[in-house]
Amino acid sequence: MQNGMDRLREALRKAACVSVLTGAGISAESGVPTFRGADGLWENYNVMELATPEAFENDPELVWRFYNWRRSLISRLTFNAAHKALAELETRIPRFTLITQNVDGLHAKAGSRNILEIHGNLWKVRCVECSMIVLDHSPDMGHLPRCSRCGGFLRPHVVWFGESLDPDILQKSLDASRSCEVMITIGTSAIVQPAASLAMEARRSGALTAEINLERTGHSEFMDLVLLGKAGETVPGLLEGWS
Ligand code: BJW
Ligand code: ZN
Repeated sequence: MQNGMDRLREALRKAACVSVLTGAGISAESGVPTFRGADGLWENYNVMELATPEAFENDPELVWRFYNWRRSLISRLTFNAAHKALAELETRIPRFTLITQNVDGLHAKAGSRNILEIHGNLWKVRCVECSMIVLDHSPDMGHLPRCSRCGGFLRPHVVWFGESLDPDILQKSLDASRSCEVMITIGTSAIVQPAASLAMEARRSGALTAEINLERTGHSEFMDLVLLGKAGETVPGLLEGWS
């Protein structure tokens, strides 16, 4: 009788089209705090309350302080074995899409190429007036950064609660979920929509679905395979014995 890891390895080896959805848990072993874990607090603020347009409207300096703290922290961190293994998996599968909820940029740093960043990117900022998007890797953007073109306020180019996802990126994510033969979710609590529904879309379209997480989530009962363990140990295991 095959265990979950063996079944997933075999399915991956046969598949021509694979999609993966990652969440904060894949970067946890790099040192990036997750959102809903014990580390989901910053200076006693619930980070979920800072990731909203209302928080930015009420106190943009506070929100920028939070994002500058994260930029500074993440600029000192790097990818881990799970990010690296996904970049390697991509080279072995004809059609591979990596959908990530993470804004840290660590998948690209690890060498992944076909990435859909559905919640944006921490290293991009956007003008609230003229919408110009700029890539800026400064660990600290200052207390209230302004647009170089129109002088408007800049904000992080990320998706906050109540905001719509980029329709093009969302459509590509839905297409990748509906067309794949295997869909793996890694390190996500599967609470935040619409990301959480992507694995269900894949399942409805006939894909084998697998979840890799430290613990069971609200989605575990709907997944074909549930592999419990650290992403940094479990994801590299998918490549074992694959010459
Ligand atoms: C490990 C590990 C290790 C740890 N190895 N595993 C339908 C019903 C109800 C509400 C809604 C709905 N549709 C939309 C909504 C509203 C809302 C929503 O979903 N709310 C829920 C809370 C219910 N969604 C939205 O507002 C979205 N917009 C939208 O849908 O627009 C249309 C619309 C609006 C309003 C109403 C209706 C429709 C936008 C969502 C944007 C989310 N933004 C954030 C912040 C991004 C910017 C930033 O980073 O600063 O995205 S919130 C935060 O949550 C972040 C994450 O990407 C996201 C998901 O979190 P994730 O990645 O799952 O992390 P955690 O911490 O929750 O879980 C970590 C997991 O890892 C855990 O399971 C651990 O066990 C595991 N783990 N270490 C393996 N080593
Ligand atoms: Zn501007």
